Amino acid sequence: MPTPSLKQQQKLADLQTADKHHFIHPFTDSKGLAEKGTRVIERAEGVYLWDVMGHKLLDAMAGLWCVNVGYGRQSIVDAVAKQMQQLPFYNSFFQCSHPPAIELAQKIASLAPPHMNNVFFTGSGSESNDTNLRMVRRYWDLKGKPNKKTIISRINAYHGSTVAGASLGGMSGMHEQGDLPIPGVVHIAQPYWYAEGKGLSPEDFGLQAAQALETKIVELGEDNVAAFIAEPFQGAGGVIIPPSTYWPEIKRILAKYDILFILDEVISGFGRTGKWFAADYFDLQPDLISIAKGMTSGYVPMGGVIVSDRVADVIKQDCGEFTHGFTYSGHPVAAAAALENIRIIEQEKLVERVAKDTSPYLQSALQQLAEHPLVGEVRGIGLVAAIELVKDKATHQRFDSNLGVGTFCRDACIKHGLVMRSVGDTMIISPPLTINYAEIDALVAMATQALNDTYQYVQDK
Ligand code: PXG
Repeated sequence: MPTPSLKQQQKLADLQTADKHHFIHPFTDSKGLAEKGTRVIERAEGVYLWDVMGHKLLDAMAGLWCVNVGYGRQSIVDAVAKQMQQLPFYNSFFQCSHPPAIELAQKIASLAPPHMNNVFFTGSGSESNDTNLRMVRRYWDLKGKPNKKTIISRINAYHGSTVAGASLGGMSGMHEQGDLPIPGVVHIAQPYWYAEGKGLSPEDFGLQAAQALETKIVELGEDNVAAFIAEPFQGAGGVIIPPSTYWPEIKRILAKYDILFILDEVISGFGRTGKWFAADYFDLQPDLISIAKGMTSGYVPMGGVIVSDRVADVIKQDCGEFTHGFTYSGHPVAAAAALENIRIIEQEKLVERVAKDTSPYLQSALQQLAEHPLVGEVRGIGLVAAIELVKDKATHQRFDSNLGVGTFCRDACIKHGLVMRSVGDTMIISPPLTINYAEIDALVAMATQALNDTYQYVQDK
């Protein structure tokens, strides 16, 4: 790492002081951060970030699961600038529309599963899931079944941080703050075989986890259940990929009962699994798909809900006014960014490249880490993966959480020039879809160094 100049050090100190006094960060212990000082990222190019001290970091989290096309895309900058000059804002309420949002809705419909041909635009993934909650309840009202209100979700799911998003999510730490979940949202077990499989084969455990849905539907009564919401693989929960038996069994249950299926593809959408949508990867036919993040590669905020014909027909034909929307629904500048982002993904064949080339390369390179004495399991699909750090490989026993093994490993990664996130003692990555072989090799080499450092750390404990 280059030695920072005095000027750089002063700049960081000034920024850290201002940050400490004026900036409340999301999902952050402000007191702890103020003591430590925030890391200030200043610029980025490709898969790399630079902080104000000039340190270069390989961003294996694509920002926050979103910079699918990588940093520094001049053509997105140009598309956004052009749109800002022509029409920086107009709403899509009151019988109005504008070309970028129309074109984007049509484009997304062409990429989505064939039975999904409409988009409701939002500003984020959280707003998408708020929209889902309101849309499924309105759908059942219009179908003459107003009691179908409850939404079934899963423990340790992440669906956002608004009141509805955090309620639909299954994070206990979030529920504790703000009296959540709101009424009408319930949670069933997650399909986390590595942590909760307890002697069952992955296949048997997957079936058991899926059957919790049927048990809950029967308990609540089919006539009271509006929808089931799930991520195709849990992202923020720790890259939890359900066993192969899980989704087919969920599909059987959803087909048996008349319940809508919301698939939250905020992380998995736009190429992450080597398909445009994970619905195609897992052969799922949802009624609603939440999108955000990779939709614009995070260059500007945007989200949406892709709506199936079944639901769209009712909302568009029978609803009268659907009393829901956001000032920035379909924002023209965000739509222009999304269109250019999608054009890049298509032109560079990034989805195909992930499926056929970089996913196999990354996943097999990561499997080498499974041999490491600290690593209990390496799992992944497409360009997303998790590495479980354990005390005992045979029993999957974890370290004492007070040791902060995952946090230590994350900090060691940074020291070696790599951004890898920790969820407890599960290390996770989700790099830009543009990552190449040499960058994957560098990622795995830095991760190995960080694992070695972490192994040293736990030896003394
Ligand atoms: N659904 C899923 C599946 C997500 O991962 C959201 C909804 C909410 O999106 P917005 O745009 O409202 O943030 C997300 C967001 C983490 C982390 O720690 C993950 C997310 C957000 C913040 C932190 O991994 N995912």
